[in-house]
Amino acid sequence: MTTQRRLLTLGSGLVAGLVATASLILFMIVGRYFLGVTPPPEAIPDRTAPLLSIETFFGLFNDYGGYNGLKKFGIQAGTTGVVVAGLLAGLVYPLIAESVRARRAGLGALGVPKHGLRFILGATLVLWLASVIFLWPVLVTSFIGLPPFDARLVTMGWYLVTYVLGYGVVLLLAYRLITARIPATNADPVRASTPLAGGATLATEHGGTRPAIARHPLPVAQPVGRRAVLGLIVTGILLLPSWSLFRRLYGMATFSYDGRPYSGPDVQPITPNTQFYSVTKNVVDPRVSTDLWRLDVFGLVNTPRVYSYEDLLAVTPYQQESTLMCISNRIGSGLMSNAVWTGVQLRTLLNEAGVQDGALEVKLYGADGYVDTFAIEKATDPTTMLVYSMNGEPLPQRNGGPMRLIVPGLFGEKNIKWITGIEVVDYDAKGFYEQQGWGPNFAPYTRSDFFSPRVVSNTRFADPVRAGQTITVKGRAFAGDRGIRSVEFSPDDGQTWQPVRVTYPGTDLTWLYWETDWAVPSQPGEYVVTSRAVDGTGAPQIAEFQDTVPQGAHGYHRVTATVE
Ligand SMILES: Nc1nc2c(c(=O)[nH]1)N[C@H]1C(S)=C(S)[C@@H](COP(=O)(O)O)O[C@H]1N2
Ligand SMILES: [Mo]
Repeated sequence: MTTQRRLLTLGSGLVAGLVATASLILFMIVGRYFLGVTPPPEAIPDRTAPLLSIETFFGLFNDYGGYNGLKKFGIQAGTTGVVVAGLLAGLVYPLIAESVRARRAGLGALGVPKHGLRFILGATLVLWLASVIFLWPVLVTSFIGLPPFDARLVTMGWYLVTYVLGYGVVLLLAYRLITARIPATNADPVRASTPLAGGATLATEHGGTRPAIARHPLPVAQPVGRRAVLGLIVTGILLLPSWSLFRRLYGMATFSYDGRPYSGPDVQPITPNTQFYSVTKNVVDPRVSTDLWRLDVFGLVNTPRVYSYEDLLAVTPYQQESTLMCISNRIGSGLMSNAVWTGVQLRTLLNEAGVQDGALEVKLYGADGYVDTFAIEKATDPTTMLVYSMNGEPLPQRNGGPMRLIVPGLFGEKNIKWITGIEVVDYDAKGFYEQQGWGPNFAPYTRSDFFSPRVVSNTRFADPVRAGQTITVKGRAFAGDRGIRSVEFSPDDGQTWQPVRVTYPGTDLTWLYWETDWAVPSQPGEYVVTSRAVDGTGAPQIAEFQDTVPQGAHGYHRVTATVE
């Protein structure tokens, strides 16, 4: 081939690669939007995040502008990788399809060179296998709410369709269509129109036989400029629906509410549903269909069961108020909320299935591929429940609707949203964040903090207080599922303590609200006030500061007041 011909052929490969990559993106987005299948650019970060150490994870937060920035970066990097790989394969394809060996092998199905066909099918299948192996743990993702086993099948199937049809076949056809086959050199002893099978032999002029070395049995691909332009137009057309679906997915993104706290001087004992704190690993949370949704109970049980949404509504409802708190909630921060939950005790389902001897933990699956685990004893505790209603309303989507798990006494991490599977296992498995190094203890430390007057940066009252006045300070206290026995207030950073009035006692599973009168000193200056609680077991709150990593914060909430 002349250099010019070679460049033109590579150009055709590039255009074909563009068309095929656009088609690949369309397949991925259609799968994500309509079938709830996680596309590789979303699945790869999900698979990788638990492998990071907490330090790396937080380091990335800093580099990319918090969790939301990191999530965006993950998707962008994944998509860039897909586009680059798609274009590269397009560039490589002509080298294979137009090689001398390929020309000897001749044309196969669809008028596509046999070597090219084999290369693309082989490459897409290898890539599919690699995806399945590497992404295995997150293939259980089904954003529409299919249970883990079905979800994995659907994901594997759609990946196969996407790679082979969405990309491979489109690449072959696009290349085939933007190049015309022109007959090989006339001087060639073999007619351009009679491709030979690889093993055939030819008679030579000298009478003997030799292996077929026909130089151009396959007509040479000749790019057609007009068709290449058409290819680019097709790329644009394929990207149009992708773009509009992408915009819709972007509109559903979690950026606006992920990491949103419930705090400030107006917090209520029962958090209104629209203000409930929220944390999610997802860029776009699952939109689980109650019709398609199923809950699989499997593993070490006598009778595995599958429940529909209606099945669970039919069980006598269990109602319970409890407080939920994220492990990364600092002392004084608002990644915590309280609600009245309605649903089904988990032990009802576990009893129906019959837990076998040797069961150690339950492994819980979310529709977003999130997995977490805790001890079987905790799973059969009467307070652990599956929940479909929050404060009398259907469980909101962002809080895990239509069905989530609530396990009082353990940090938010263990309270799986959009739950689709419960597996009873006889080994210790680690959850999404646990693998990073969080825990191993997931029971919150006892804490108490101030919320009124308004506190800024967790460390000082926003407004100065008037010397000599008596003001009301308000706070809350929380001890997981151990309850709060008492709270005290200190006007002088822990030197003296005074009792408080309980304004909302709650239950052992909830926070408690309190207030007290603070006689503000008559001397202007900076004063530190603080509080301490004793939990239901009689254990006092730990005074010394500990940060949220790796198993939750403890320490007194010390707030500075400027007295004028
Ligand atoms: N399926 C799933 N469940 C999940 C999470 C998630 O990302 N996916 N996040 C967890 C974390 S870190 C917390 S703190 C709580 C938050 O629940 P909320 O958004 O209803 O407040 O959900 C937990 N359950
Ligand atoms: Mo969390």
